Amino acid sequence: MARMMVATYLMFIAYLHSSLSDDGHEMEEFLKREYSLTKPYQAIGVSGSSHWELMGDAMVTTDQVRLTPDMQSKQGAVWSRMPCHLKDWELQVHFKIHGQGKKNLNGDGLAVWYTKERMQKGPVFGNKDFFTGLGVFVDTYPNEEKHIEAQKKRYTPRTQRIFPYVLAMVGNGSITYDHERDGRPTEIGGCNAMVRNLKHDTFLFIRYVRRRLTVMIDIDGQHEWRDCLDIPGVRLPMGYYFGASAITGDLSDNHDLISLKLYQLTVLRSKQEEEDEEEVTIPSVDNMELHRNYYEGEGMSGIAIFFTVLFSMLGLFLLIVVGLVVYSHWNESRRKRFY
Ligand SMILES: *[C@@H]1O[C@H](CO)[C@@H](O)[C@H](O)[C@H]1NC(C)=O
Ligand SMILES: [Ca+2]
Repeated sequence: MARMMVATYLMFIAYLHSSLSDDGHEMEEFLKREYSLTKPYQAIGVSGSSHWELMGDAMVTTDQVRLTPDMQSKQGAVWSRMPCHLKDWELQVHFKIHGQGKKNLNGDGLAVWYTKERMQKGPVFGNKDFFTGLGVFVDTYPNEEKHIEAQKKRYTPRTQRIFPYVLAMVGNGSITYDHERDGRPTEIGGCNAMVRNLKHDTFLFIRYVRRRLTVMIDIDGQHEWRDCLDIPGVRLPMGYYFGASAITGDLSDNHDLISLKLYQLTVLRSKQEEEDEEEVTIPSVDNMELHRNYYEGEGMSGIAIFFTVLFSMLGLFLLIVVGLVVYSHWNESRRKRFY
């Protein structure tokens, strides 16, 4: 038992330093300081003297980059000045969302970006709509469920989302983020994350390896990563910008960024794999339909369920009959052998 615990502990430590990709290839991580934002935040925003640039209502203090204060109608962002040309990477986001608002009377959330565009104000958590690239959102206000009460009744437990909700979206420049529906039509995956007003540190972890997008969260103060989403076939071009943004409306929160740490992952690829990975120019997700979290067409209709059950039972009945026939034949021939 003790040995097992030690082994588990060692595995955990190993995981922190070099983690295994899903097919067991070992990866090494290197912190890339030029794409990271950590304390002390030296002269952010002063032109040319930093790798990062502030925008809107964002403010730097000694302890955090405050994207928005806990006040109505604010929006702010911080953007890397340099495009990132890494193929495989991992972004660890240390953030804090807190405010006076009671549960569900706060908003609207923050976003972490890897996009072609940078420094453009807009309605998507303070960033432009019709963006090109990846957005991971921590949405703290359930617009859809608040404003479309009637539709709520149509949710099955599987498709109802509990807020705050973390979700990922990939834009190609002509896809809109549906704010009133909390991005449901374009969601590729997500999870609930109770991140507000916590005493302990909260982290978001975004990994992009071999076109696989993995988001994990560490929000329980246990130093454990919890799976949020894991999607293969996500095609993101190189040379985009990392950024983070937040917005408040009638409801507000402090949206604080404590650090962004970007790790380069070195993944061994075979020659064949290298060749197979043609250059991506437009972001996209393979088999997008599979990832949609829709309630339209979600679940089976009564008739579909009826026929599914009917045919399953017919199938089972047939199997039993065939089984019995085979068994009796076998029994017969065995008896014949004995006499
Ligand atoms: C962007 O994605 C949408 C929806 O998948 C598609 O209809 C559109 O053609 C794409 N645009 C580009 C420029 O690829
Ligand atoms: Ca929302």
